[in-house]
Amino acid sequence: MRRLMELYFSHTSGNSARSVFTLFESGIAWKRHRLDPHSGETQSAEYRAINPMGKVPALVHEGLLLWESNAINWFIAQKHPEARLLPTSIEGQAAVQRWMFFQGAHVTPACILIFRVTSSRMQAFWKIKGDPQAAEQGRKEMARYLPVLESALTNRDWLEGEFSLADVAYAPHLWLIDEGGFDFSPYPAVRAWLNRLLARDAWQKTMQLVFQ
Ligand SMILES: N[C@@H](CCC(=O)N[C@@H](CS)C(=O)NCC(=O)O)C(=O)O
Repeated sequence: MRRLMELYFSHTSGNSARSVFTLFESGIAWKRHRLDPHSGETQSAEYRAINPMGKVPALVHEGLLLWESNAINWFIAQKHPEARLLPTSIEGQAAVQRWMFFQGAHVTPACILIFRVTSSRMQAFWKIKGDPQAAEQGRKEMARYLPVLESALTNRDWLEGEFSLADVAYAPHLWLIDEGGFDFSPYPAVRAWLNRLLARDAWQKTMQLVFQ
């Protein structure tokens, strides 16, 4: 019998939600370990043996200990090609990776600056209080990144044509700034894409598990 993938995640965690979304999209059975970062569980020696950063998410599968949500997602997609979460060509896969790096290195850091100020759910759970000046800087950065996404999404439903990990990568943090009232109206293709992403059954299940 094949062993189930096991995901360690926390409530109200956008990065956890990225991997939970992928697991639900894949349709596979998986084992859930919900950790409470406030109880010290994520800093325990046992958990740090899985993720030395003591952060969530992390995945354990048949001897593999993996952290970083996008690396976890890549592994799930490669292990389960039948879920069609990646293009089959090397060129297509490289293009998807480009969007995943763009999200991790640019879009998410800007979103974090914004939602720390605008998201009451993040402030309450993570006990944070954002800096309005930093949020303004985040909005300035988004004004540089969103036209790139807008242009890629004009006349297509998904970043690489078919739905893929490229799209999954953006759902949690764009949803969090959206919930906080971020104005997407100058970017109609991004707005429509985000609506499509958030309407997916797998995202609805992710919301229930991670944010409700
Ligand atoms: N780049 C990492 C970020 C992981 C991360 O920062 N997770 C947050 C929750 S969303 C966390 O564990 N924060 C608690 C901490 O920093 O100790 C990923 O994509 O997995």
